[in-house]
Amino acid sequence: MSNKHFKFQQNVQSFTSVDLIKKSKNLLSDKLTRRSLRFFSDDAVPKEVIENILLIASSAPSGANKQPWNFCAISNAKLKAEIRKAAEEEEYESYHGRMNKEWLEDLKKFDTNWQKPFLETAPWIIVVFKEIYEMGAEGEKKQNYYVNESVGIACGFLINAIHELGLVTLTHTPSPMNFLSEILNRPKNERPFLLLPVGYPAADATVPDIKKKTSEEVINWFE
Ligand code: IYR
Repeated sequence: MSNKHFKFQQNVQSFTSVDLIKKSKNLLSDKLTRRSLRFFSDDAVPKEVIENILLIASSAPSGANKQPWNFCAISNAKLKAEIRKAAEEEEYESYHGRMNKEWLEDLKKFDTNWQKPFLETAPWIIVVFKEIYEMGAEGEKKQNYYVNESVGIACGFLINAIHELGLVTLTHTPSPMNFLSEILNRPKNERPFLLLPVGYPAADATVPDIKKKTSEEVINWFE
């Protein structure tokens, strides 16, 4: 071995096939209860919880382990209001001309519009930034690899952690999102990737009646 390695020790026990089938079924049932929420309670979520879920996201695999991401966690009411205002201005344009007919048709069942009150109601907004390159100590550019794939995986970890805790989120992508770099004063190697309000669901929250694709639709077996 050319470099230092150490013995892998996974922090979970191995299960028999029977146990694995049962466990995976239960896991699937639970994951199928996860929904994107647009109605949040304003109940507080401790900062330490947000820190832990962001470290879970940051534990994701990434190209050359560069971890090409940075997170902004916002609970400040003034900043949330500023982000809402800027997001709604962009979304207004999107819903009034930028999105084509097919897109608007596809969104009908979600009952969405340009208004985004959840950006103020949710106790936290997480903005995920991708680092298109790494900034060296002297400001020099260093390469990152598979940035979109890596940051997408980290967001998956984040969304799953939120669900595991009984909290909810929405993968929100106001478009364009450049305003987030300005409001949050991010360096030039970062680009906004995803915005996620995080909190508890509102007591009267509703979700659209949508289904996930079946096994036959998404899996091809080659045995
Ligand atoms: N960004 C807009 C529109 C929108 C786009 C898609 I694709 C969605 O799945 C949902 C909404 C909005 O957030 O309303």
